[in-house]
Parts: sequence; structure tokens; C-alpha cells
Amino acid sequence: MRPRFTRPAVAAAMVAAATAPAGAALFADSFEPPAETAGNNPTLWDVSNGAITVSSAAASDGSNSLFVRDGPNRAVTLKSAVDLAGAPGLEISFDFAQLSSTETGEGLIGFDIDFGGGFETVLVDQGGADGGGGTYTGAALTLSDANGAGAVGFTSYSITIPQSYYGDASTFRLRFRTNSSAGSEDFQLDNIVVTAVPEPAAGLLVGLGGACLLARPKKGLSRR
Ligand SMILES: [Ca+2]
Ligand SMILES: [Ca+2]
Ligand SMILES: [Ca+2]
Repeated sequence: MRPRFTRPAVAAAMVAAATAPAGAALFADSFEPPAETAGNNPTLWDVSNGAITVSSAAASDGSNSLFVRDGPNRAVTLKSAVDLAGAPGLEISFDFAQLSSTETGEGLIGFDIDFGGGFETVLVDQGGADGGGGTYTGAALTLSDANGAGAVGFTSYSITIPQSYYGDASTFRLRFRTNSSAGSEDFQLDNIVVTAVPEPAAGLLVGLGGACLLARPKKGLSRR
């Protein structure tokens, strides 16, 4: 089921031939059975610590989530690059929870993406999980680093990345990094979804003048 491209030349040709329509899901993982079993490592992700496992203790979607144990500098990294399929923009959403209090400098120290040139930090939410997001165009979205007293249930994040930022990249990989001290300062991650969204500038282009653009059927929608 999972997208896997081991031959870059073939992947590039596929991108040129087919463009993901807005709304198309490019990637989704909610750590659910039958693919995932509580207590095991997640199938699609490399984890930096053996105590990062699929868990049925809590979930924001379905019955399982990924349990990320307390400790410094944990990482959860997608094993395989995902095909961008010519998506005109990305919306990335996920749910993240902390299971007890965390302090300044602890929490989600990096949600990162790699468009082929190495990982870059998209969002940072330390000192208690706030949730939220925004549009990423190269400057990390940095949420409050105020101390987070107590457990925070699942909070939702949503980040938009326009194609004008990632250009002609053909794939992406995701990574989540957490940091905390001991004492059950654990985290949970669930419901990771990447969807193709319209390029924000599309409306502007139409407004500026494109009666003739409107009259022409869009490539990919005129299939018969
Ligand atoms: Ca789930
Ligand atoms: Ca925070
Ligand atoms: Ca701490």
C-alpha cells in the first residue's frame, strides 16, 4: 500500500504525467490495525528509541497512536520518501499530545520536512502542546514556549506549504522530534495526513485576467 519509489527517473516521469488533484490524499498514517500492532515499532517510520512504539492506550483517530517515550532528543522519521505527484500545494495535519507537564525547551522541538535537499524545521511547539499551525515558506512556525502544566490531550496541527516554496521537488519525507526529561514526560502522535491543496495564488491569477484561462478545460480534468 505505501508509496515507494526506488527509481528516481521513473518517479519523475510519473509526476510529469499525472498531477494530484486538490483534495487528493498523498499520505496518511493513523497507526491502526491490521497494519500496526500495539507494542511494536511503527511500520512506516524509523524511531530513535526502542520505547517509541504503537500504543492502544489512547488515540485521536481510531484505536492506536504512536507512543513517544520521555527523554532527550527522540526522533520519528518516515522511512520512505512520498511522491508529491505534482501537488499544487500541501496541507499537513497531525495530532500531538503530552502525557504530563513539560517545561520550556521541551515538547515538540521540531516537525521537519525534507523535499530532497535535507530536513528543514517547519514547526516548533515547546513548553506545552498548543496546537495550531500556519503557512510555511521557509521560516519555522514557532509556537509558545511557555511552561505547560500537566497533561495536554491531543491537539491538532495544520500546516500549508505552497508549491511556490518547494518548486519542482518530486518527493517529501516527514520527521517529528521531541525533547523532555524523565518522569513520564511522554508524548503521543496520531492521525498524520498530507493532502494536495490548491496553490493559493490560483484565485489571484483568475482575477487578474484569465477569462481565457477559465474557458480552457484544465489539464487532467478533460480526460475522456
Ligand atoms: Ca490512530
Ligand atoms: Ca507550546
Ligand atoms: Ca521536564
